[in-house]
Amino acid sequence: MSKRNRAMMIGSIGAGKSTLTQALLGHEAKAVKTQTLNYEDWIVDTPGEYTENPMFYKNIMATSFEVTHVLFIQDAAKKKVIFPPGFSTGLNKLPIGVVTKSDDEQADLSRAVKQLKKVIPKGPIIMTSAIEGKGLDLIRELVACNSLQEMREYVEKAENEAVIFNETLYK
Ligand SMILES: Nc1nc2c(ncn2[C@@H]2O[C@H](COP(=O)(O)OP(=O)(O)O)[C@@H](O)[C@H]2O)c(=O)[nH]1
Ligand SMILES: [Mg+2]
Repeated sequence: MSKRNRAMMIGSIGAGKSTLTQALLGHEAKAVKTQTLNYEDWIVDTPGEYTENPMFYKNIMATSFEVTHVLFIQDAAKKKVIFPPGFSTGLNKLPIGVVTKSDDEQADLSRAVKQLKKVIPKGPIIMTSAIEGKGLDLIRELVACNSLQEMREYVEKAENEAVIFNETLYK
């Protein structure tokens, strides 16, 4: 991991941000409700309320200045999307879409990827499961990248079906 690169997790309450944070850091999952910003190593975990309530967008904006990447977390088992369309373009940081809980029996991966494509018009989208340890290396590798172009090249070389690079072309 490039030492200066850091990632912020955003997404709804219960989307799996904290579980994913602990899995990425190789920690035992601890069931703690994140009430405030949680700085751990290269990850900033945020409370789901920050993303669910637009009143807190200013907190997301302010915290984004401290990181290189923003991870947009979408639960594969949830129909609901809480991110506004194009949200990633409003934060001037490298975006990574992360679908969580791919192991869940209710998971609908194609729906979740489609949902994140609307949130991230340009950027990678990874399908993960913190429980199975799936997709964690992909997240680490993409957070080590320093530009959209570098992330795109990584995804192309990876030839891994758990990651795509979205580029929505507007007509
Ligand atoms: N099946 C499954 N459940 C998960 C996974 N990751 C998290 N969860 C569950 O989802 C719930 C919310 O997780 P949490 O990390 O607290 O979400 P947060 O509010 O976004 O931080 C917990 O019950 C977790 O056990 C996963 O990869 N697979
Ligand atoms: Mg949490």
